[in-house]
Parts: sequence; structure tokens; C-alpha cells
Amino acid sequence: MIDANLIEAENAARQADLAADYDALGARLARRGVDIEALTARAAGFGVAIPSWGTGTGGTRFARFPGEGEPTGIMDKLDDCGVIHRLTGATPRVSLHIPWDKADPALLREKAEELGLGFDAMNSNTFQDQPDQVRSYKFGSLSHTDAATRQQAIEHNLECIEIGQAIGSKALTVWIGDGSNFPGQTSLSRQFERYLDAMKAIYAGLPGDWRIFSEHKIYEPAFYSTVVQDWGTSLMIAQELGDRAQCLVDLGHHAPNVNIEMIVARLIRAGKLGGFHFNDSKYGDDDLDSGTIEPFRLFLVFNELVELEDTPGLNLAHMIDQSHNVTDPIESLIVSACEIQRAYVQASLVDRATLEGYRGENDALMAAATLRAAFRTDVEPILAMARLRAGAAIDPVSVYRASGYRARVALSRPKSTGGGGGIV
Ligand SMILES: [Mn+2]
Repeated sequence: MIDANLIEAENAARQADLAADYDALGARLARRGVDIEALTARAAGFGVAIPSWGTGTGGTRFARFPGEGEPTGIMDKLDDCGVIHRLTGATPRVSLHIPWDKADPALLREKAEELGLGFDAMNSNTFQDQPDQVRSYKFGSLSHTDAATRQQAIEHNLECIEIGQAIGSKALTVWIGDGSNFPGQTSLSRQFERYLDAMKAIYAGLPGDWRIFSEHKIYEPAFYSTVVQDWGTSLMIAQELGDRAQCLVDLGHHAPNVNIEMIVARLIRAGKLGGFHFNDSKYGDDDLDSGTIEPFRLFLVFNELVELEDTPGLNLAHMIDQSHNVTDPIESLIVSACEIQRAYVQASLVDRATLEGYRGENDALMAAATLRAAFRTDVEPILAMARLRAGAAIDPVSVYRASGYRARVALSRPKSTGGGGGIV
């Protein structure tokens, strides 16, 4: 799909400059006692999963403006994910959304294998009604007042596990839109009890080597109360369900100014951090591209992850969750994956022994300066070298544009219609 000769030619044109930049950075880092090769190895070992739904143009509740050559189904989406991984070498897995991505598991497996991809956590969907659905989720799903509706939502989640098992996934992420729009509309306590009971039924069907992730979100689509509204509730859920239940932190699902890196540290302490949905935001759950608004916050999240990376049992599912409204989704996902990888490498650069020394002396100014020294380091040559060595592209977006991939697939993919809201 992306001609190997094109990648090679584009890399060849940039290789001498990269080598010079890499050597210069290596020399600078060596003066700080840092081995650049160790960092490049860490960059090469880092992966983040692509959300299948992110490959199509997203939208708001006002409108959706699709571009040319949008994927028409899961096989097209997997092709696009294959392109992103081919060019970045940093996105080896795809996270599926059911029922949007429903297909013959054997075909899914075959296609993924062909593209060198695997599958990350499965995502259930009980926040909208499907055409063949018997009972509506208008007033909730896993926490609905009606037992039969709850049961329908439970069965959907069990089906997601079944499909996931057939394609080699090992986790299920549950996010629900349940909540209320009016004070008094629902019993805050009984609604949560119903949710817990339903989650216990799903947990009972979880295979022994699987995990279930509880994803919280402060508001939307419910605007007065949300059943799983914050990390405290998510932690309660994970603790009540059992060892294989953990919390998933979506960076956009918090109140403004919440200290997310502290939540990360607390959940790791509790053995309950399961994974991330990376994105960025300015005002709310904006689903903007990772690292575009608050790159320092992304760095601080990774700073906690790196500081605590030797915590026994820590096994994180890194996934992107974004909505691309004004860009080519493939380009946004390429850049986002690189930005997440960048934050990881920058956090790996923190001089932890020195930082500990300043902490011990209560030297707040120098402790903060130690973090900033890592954050300010331009690690692009490390990321580019990791890509080059993996056979990916030194400059992935340039190669993607030169490849003409989007125009080519537009010939065989029927034009997608605009239509109404497309929040994902
Ligand atoms: Mn999410």
C-alpha cells in the first residue's frame, strides 16, 4: 500500500542530516551521562494502539464533514491502520469497536496478519441504538431501570469478548453514556448498584487471561450526572469486580485543570491502572490530537509512568482515542502516535537520581528545572532513528503525502456522506 521503494528513497534523502543530528544529540546527552542508544531502544519498543474509529472523519453533534477516500468498513480501516504502522513503526495494534467493526473473525485475523497488526482492547457500544436492536438505550444501558435492557447490554458485552477471543484480544473496555439530565431523574445510588450488578455479570464471563477496563467520563451525553463520572467511581468499580478489573484513563474525560498525573500515580499504587485513551483538549472532551494543546501535561503523565514502570504487575494498554474533524485522519494519527512516543522518550530522559536529590533537599526550583530539562530536549532525532531502523519513515507525513495513498483509495471507496453528528 505504501511502496517500500518510496520509503527507502525518501529516507535516503534525509539520512545524512539525521545521522548528523543524531550524533550531535548523542554527544550532548553523553555529557549528561545519558546513552542515546538506550533511549532509541526504548523508543523502538514503544507502541500505541490505533482506534479503528479514528480512521474515519469524526464530527460533532452539529455536523460531520468527511473527506475523500474515507474507509467504508473495518477492512478499509485496517488498511489505513497498516499504513500508519508502516510509516511510524509505533502503532502495532488496533482497538476495535463493536458493532461498528463486526466481521468474520477469521477474516479480521487474516487481514491484520497481512498488515503486521494485532488487536488491542475491544470496545463495546451501548451508548447508541443499532437498527436491529430490540430495546433502546435512550435511558441507559447497563444501569437501565429495566432488567431486560440491562440484560441486552450485558449480552452485547459478552459478545464483544467472544469476538475478541477469536481475534487474539485480551481486554474489554467498557464506557457507557448512562446518567441523567435532570436532578431527580434517577436515583444516583440505585443506578450505580444496577451498573455494578451488570458489570459483575460481564466480569463472570471474562476469560481467565483477560482484563476488563472501566473508563470514566465526567459528563456527556448525560449532562447532569454520569454513572461512571470520575476515577474514584472507576476505582470502586475495579476494586469491587476483582483482580482482572482495572481503570482506563481517557485524558479528555476529566474536569478542566484536574491533575491527571496524580490520578495515574494513585491508580498505579492501587494496582488498578489498566490503560489510556490518549488525546488532547482545550475545553472538555475535545478529542483533539495528542500533544497539540498541552504537551507538558502529556509529558507529566509519562513522567509518572516512567518513574513507576518497575511496579510489579504494571501492564498498560496504550491507545489513542481521538476525533479528527478537519484533518486527514491518517495524518493526525501518524503525528499523534509520534507525539505520544515523544513524551515517553522525554520522560525517559529525566535524571531521576538528581531529581530525587532535589526532592530530598526540598529544592523545589531545581526539581522542577530537572523535569523541564528533559521536556525541553528535542528528541526528534531519536524518534526518527528508531523509525529508520524499523524500516519506517524518517518523516512519515511527507512520505504519506508523496505516496498518494488517499487519492488512490478514493477511487475504490465510495464517497462518505456528511450527515449529522458523529461523536465517537
Ligand atoms: Mn475514550
